Amino acid sequence: MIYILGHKNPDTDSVSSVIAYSDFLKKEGKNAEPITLGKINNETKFVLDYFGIKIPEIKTELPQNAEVILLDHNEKKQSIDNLDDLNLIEVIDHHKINLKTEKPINVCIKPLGSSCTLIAEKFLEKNIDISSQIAGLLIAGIISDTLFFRSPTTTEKDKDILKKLNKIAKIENLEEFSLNMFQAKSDLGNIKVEDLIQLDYKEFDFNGHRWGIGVMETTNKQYALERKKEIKEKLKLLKKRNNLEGVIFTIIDILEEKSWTILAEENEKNVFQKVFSAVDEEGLLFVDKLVSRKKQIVPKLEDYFRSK
Ligand SMILES: [Mn+2]
Repeated sequence: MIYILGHKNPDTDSVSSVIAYSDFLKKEGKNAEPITLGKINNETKFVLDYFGIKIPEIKTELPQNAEVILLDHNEKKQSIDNLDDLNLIEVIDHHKINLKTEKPINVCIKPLGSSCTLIAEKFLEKNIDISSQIAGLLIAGIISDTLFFRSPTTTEKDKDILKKLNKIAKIENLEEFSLNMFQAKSDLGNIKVEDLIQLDYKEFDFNGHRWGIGVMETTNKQYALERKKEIKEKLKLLKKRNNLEGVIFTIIDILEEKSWTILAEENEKNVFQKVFSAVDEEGLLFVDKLVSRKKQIVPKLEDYFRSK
């Protein structure tokens, strides 16, 4: 059995690519099982419901020496807890490389907008049939990660592959489908504030300066703005607990392509204002056109701390 898994705090790209790659491997005659490392978000739930695909099983550990493939991540701390006890055989990803292995493995990392684009390429290269369900799932992953081509992470390849996939999936109105996805993602009800922060949260080491960065992509920014105070309190706690130098939470308005960042404390504010020329709006730092942690927030902070 080969276990296919995406990152912690799973998003639609990681869950969709995991399910699609398991399907690919099965069609190649292999025994593959998709798993997730935690509860899926409302956007992913909407997508799986839409295409009638069952939610992969949640696992936080796997049996010793089990064969695993990592999708949509390549960092140990974003992966399954007992990764060191497992037999890692392959990595497919579109994030920066932070990987060390004990033996040679298959690695496919490309600067594309989504891991689903990479998986679709694999089907197309090998001429393996894509079912309409899987095509739809791959489309959803691309739409989610690229904010339907609004994010600067988008490439021509993502657009081209999505077009090809929709010849199979035949989603009539992609604009409407994407809006329904984003609205599902934005519908958070009365989620606990700690879960809200963890929805899409990652920690980074910038030249010895450790920062935690949560993002919330939404079509309903008011929801998060109204909870600004409790979010800030939790960021402070998280900063202390995880012994971090900075913690921020960026609310990204997907449709307007603008962002508002909540900071744990004052030192983050100085850095964030310097690096992003952010405008202070009653304690929230506003930046126009800042929509991507991967392509904008992380590289700019990395650059800033390189000489610090
Ligand atoms: Mn991704």
